[in-house]
Amino acid sequence: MSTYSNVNFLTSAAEAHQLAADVGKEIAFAGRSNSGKSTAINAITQRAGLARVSRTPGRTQLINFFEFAPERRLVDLPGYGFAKVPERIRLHWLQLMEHYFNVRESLVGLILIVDSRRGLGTQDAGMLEWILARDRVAHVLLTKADKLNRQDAQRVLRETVAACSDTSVTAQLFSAHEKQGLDEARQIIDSWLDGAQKKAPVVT
Ligand SMILES: Nc1nc2c(ncn2[C@@H]2O[C@H](COP(=O)(O)OP(=O)(O)OP(=O)(O)O)[C@@H](O)[C@H]2O)c(=O)[nH]1
Ligand SMILES: [Mg+2]
Repeated sequence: MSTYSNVNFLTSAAEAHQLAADVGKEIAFAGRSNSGKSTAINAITQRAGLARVSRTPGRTQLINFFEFAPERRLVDLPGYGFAKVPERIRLHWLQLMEHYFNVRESLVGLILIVDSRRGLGTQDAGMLEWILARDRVAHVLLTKADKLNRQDAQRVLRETVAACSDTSVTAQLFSAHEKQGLDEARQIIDSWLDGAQKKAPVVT
């Protein structure tokens, strides 16, 4: 039986006071709109349709909590970087995210979802700084690797690893469509939940 056989939607939060109870351990998935966050959660848990996948960027403006064992959660965070989002929504996103990262004691680590065709952007790097400054670990999934040829995929991976070389952040190629990198991602998540990892050093 896999770790995620019993995964279920727990709750959604549009506002700070709606967050799931802050108990146990959880791992958050963050990234640009349309980078493949929801698809990655579905692939890792092997549950098609668990997290809603959309062709329209910026659709998920909620924090969605999925519970896969008692007090163990995966969290789908709303995406960022979508140009057409009105300022009001962008500000709300910022406030909600700041609140989440500041208060969340059960948050052990961040899976940062980056479209491999785009590579690590300024806002992605900002997310990593945010999480490392809060003494948490992070791992980058370079998604949609099926859209790149082998050489380009390896180049993006090298560039990402180089960009993170001053930190404890790790990275891998990932494709939900080709089932590439699923076990690698699951192992990272398992190790974080086991508490075996060393906490990332604080960067300023
Ligand atoms: N080719 C390919 N397409 C993918 C892959 N993962 C996701 N996609 C596509 O990328 C689009 C966005 O995927 P989502 O999982 O909804 O992305 P998201 O980051 O959750 O998007 P928001 O919730 O809107 O921020 C969808 O059309 C997916 O089918 C992949 O591994 N390969
Ligand atoms: Mg989504």
